[in-house]
Amino acid sequence: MVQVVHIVDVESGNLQSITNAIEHLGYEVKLIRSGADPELDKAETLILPGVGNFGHFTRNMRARGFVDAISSYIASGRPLMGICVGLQVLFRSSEEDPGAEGLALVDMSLSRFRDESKPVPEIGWNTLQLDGDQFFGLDPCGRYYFVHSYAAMLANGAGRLREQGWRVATARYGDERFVAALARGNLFATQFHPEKSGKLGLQLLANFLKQQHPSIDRGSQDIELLTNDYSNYGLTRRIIACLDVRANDEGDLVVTKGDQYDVRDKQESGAIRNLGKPVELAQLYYEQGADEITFLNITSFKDCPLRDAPMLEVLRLAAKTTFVPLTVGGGIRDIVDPDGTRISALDVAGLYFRSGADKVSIGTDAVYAAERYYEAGTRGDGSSPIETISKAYGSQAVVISVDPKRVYVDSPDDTPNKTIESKYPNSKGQRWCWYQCTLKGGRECSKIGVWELVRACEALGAGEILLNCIDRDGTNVGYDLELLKLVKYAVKIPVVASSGAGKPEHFQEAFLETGVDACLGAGIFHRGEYTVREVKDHLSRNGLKVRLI
Ligand code: 1PR
Repeated sequence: MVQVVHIVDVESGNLQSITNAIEHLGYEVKLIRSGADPELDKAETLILPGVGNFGHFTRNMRARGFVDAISSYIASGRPLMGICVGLQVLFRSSEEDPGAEGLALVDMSLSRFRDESKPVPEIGWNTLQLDGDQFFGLDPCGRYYFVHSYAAMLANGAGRLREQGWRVATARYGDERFVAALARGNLFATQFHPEKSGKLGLQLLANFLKQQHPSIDRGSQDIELLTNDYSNYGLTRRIIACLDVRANDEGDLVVTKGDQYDVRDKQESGAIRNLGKPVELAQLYYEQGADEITFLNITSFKDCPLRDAPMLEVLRLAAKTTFVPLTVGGGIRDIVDPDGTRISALDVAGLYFRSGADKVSIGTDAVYAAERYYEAGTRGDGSSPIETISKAYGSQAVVISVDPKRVYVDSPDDTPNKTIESKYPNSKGQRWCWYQCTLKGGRECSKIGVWELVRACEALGAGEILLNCIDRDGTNVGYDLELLKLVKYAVKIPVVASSGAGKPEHFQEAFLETGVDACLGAGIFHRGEYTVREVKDHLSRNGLKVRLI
């Protein structure tokens, strides 16, 4: 059996995650940083992971001498597995960067998902269609985690690829079918991320590393429960567990939870509420079936993140045992260390990616970026963290965490920001309102509203919106559905509902009434009122597809 697995290191955002997954399976991992590295000759199994921009990735591969080296490796007959952009690079080219050349092992080009009728990127858990092609134990009822905007579209099916000898698993996102995985000879590649697809993904990696092709036998009950009904473009309804992390008064890093962002206990000592340890809770929610875990360093505005090693350590440890996407937020901005060294937001994000994060979330700095975007006449200058990080790691890696609060006005003319007419007037009888963006965890207010903010951030390159709501945070009374609808209509990128979930019905109404792409809960899970599994069971009983493990 192969004991050492070699991974091509092109500084891809998912390098740490794939390393963690392979080490978890009991293998030693060695990174290969250039095509000239003699280790490549010794490699018995090679993984080619990639995320982000096709052109950036292929150019990096070329610059490091990987193009010829990988072609020779493949010609030698040894197994290679490409993941995400590591699959895309096997193709000829991509609409994402038409001048960039792929390895052209598959005679096809990639194109962007159409976004008229569905959010793009595709972010979430989809199923596969195998059409009789069984390989590496891919499970047609299983859910695999996809995150991408470009794909090898199959308007006329996979027939041409099959004629060329490829075994193909396809997936459908909305009205478009694309290559989800393919295999031929010693090559195997997946558009989805096995390293982030929970236990099913780990099983797939194990099958590849052992070069096994077990057959999958599902009972009729499973098939009925798990078969994709394509009601949500093919994706399950994502449930995210969120951990607000900060140091308590004793200096220990704890998971806390506020009421409208106030995390101090009101009744007793006034101490920071301590709801548990971040790594342990992340593991617990992973086991309960959370589709993603989000860590927010909620006091990052006063801490310097590069000195804040415990948060990086939390992420490093959590990423070793939780194989679903991890988002980290708080302090993703340009910083100056006490010795005067300036560290760019891109480098801060890089540090988090190398510690196992799959996405970073930007709060305060997103507000500054959006304000500058409007001041410059709806243009970015390329320098904001949203732009620099999405350019290097892909827009799917950049989440915008918004902390809005509702402001009532007499009429829409009283503010330049987008207003809605609410069903719930305030005590003065005012019906019109807008949602003011805040910074530094609600401590400061911006002049722009949430509608303006999310549209600016989307234009600058963000891939997802994490939509909090200060008015509802910790209240247990349900999400602010009016806010969710406003933002969902404002952008094409996926929107995550946050703040106020107190029972499973709240998740259900958010999905059904607003079309949000995911729902996040914090207090409901930390206080043990419901498990993630109970929320999902409720959704499933009510006809919404969820990922069940
Ligand atoms: O501004 O880029 O450094 O990021 C700071 C991050 O920390 C932002 O994402 C901001 O939302 C978050 N944050 C700052 N202060 C607080 C606080 O609570 N005092 N937490 C805070 C935000 C919102 C969610 C919460 C949901 C669900 N918390 O994380 O988990 O509201 O709660 P619920 O389900 O219990 O209602 P930057």
